[in-house]
Amino acid sequence: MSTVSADLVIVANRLPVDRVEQPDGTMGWRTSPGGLVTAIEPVMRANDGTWIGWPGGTDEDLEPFEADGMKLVPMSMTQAEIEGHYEGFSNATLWPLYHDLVAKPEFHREWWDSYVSVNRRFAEKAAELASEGATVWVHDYQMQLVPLMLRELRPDLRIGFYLHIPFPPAELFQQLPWRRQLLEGLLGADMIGFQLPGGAQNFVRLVRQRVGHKTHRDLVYLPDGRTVRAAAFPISIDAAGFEAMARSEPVAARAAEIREALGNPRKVFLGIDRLDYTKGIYARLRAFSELIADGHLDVEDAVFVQVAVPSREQVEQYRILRDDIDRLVGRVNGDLGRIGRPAISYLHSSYPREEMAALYRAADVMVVTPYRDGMNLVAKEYVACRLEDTGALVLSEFAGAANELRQAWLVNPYDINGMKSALLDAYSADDRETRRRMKAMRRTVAQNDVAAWADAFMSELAEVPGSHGKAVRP
Ligand code: GDG
Repeated sequence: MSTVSADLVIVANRLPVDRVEQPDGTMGWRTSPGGLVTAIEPVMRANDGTWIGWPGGTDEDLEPFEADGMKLVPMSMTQAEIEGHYEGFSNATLWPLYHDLVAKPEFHREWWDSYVSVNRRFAEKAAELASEGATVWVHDYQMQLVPLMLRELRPDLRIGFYLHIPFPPAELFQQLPWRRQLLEGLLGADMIGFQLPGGAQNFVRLVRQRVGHKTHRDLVYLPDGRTVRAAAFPISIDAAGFEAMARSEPVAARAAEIREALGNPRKVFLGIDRLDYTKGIYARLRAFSELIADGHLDVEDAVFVQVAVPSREQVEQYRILRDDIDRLVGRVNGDLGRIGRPAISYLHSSYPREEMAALYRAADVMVVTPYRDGMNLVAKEYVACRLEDTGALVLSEFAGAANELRQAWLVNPYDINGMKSALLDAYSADDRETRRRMKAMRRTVAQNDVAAWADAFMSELAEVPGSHGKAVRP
């Protein structure tokens, strides 16, 4: 297969496929579920794109291959790079720093060195594969140095960058010993996309104060005459795809089976998150269990299903969180459960997409309470799956999704009593009220789907003034 000379190159830490063992024992690839892949796939196809990323594991060098019609270029990572770049600088320095210091970020110089060298390898690969004047779209916090490194190698390219997580206020970002390098790294792009306008504003302000460039509204003027735009592009989901899946017969049957298996309680509460300390899982389970202990809810009437998808298990903070939640669930069920009636049905596992849709269909109250979240696709997926306009969404004010899903029961996850009353309100709201709210949210999600997101990003990238390269249209 030829991967040379692509008019569109996607650079992300991970490839959009997972390695799976096939029935005959050989290894194969499966498109990984999730918003990013569905978002980018149509753009990839329309432009014969190539995707550069890590396939997971510490495998041998793999050759470029095609999966599901996508051209993929695997980048191998050594154990030292996984520890320094991925688990270290990306997930133990940048992740907590960009999420309001929910955990304490660790600063280690050898992690930074590893971050720089991995970013350089990815940039060199993109430089090698991109055709003259091509568009390169770089994704997320693990790759923030790639835009500048790439621009230095290939000034002819049009470069876009999208940050999936929040961009922090200057007061927090300033802690980073390598703050200037990161800002300059990003400024290698022609356009930088953020989830919310606040993130874009934080960035522009930092560039003005720290790097000293002239700025006006969402534009940064560089001394070499280039213009960089920093703007918000709130990401979304394949709303029609989720709705169709939720509507399908097997998913409907599975939703009924799930309720049955839970003992047909009056109301099912649901949480689905990567097991991450930013998601506020502990606090929400505590709020729910206090409602039972106080006698406001009864385990005969209500159950909380919490799916916690294993995540970053080599990072210490994640291990501590897992133990804390294991202990809390054990104690709550031991104290408050009855035979066949746990207060919390806790699942530490990941599931196929259809099972997720069945859970969304089965749940009366969806509880999404991150302390900070770039967007939160789970909230939008729940809304897309509520075919009859039923069901209540309890949503943290600190999730990007709260900007759009204004009709949710909005909560401050730091306020346990506030969360308790929101859970209770959502539980006891009448049909008219929940329908009114759900209907409005469903309209929002249907109109602003992921295809609209990708279209907006690509067409605005093509229009940034004073940038190089030829336009690629979605
Ligand atoms: C980052 C930002 C931003 C989860 N468990 C399973 C599964 N999922 C899918 C969900 C959803 C996705 O994973 C999770 O997306 P979120 O947005 O909720 O959260 P992060 O993983 O933290 O994502 C976030 C996002 O990037 C996109 O820009 O919204 O703020 O933190 O799609 O459905 N999918 C399957 N099985 C599971 O067990 N199949």
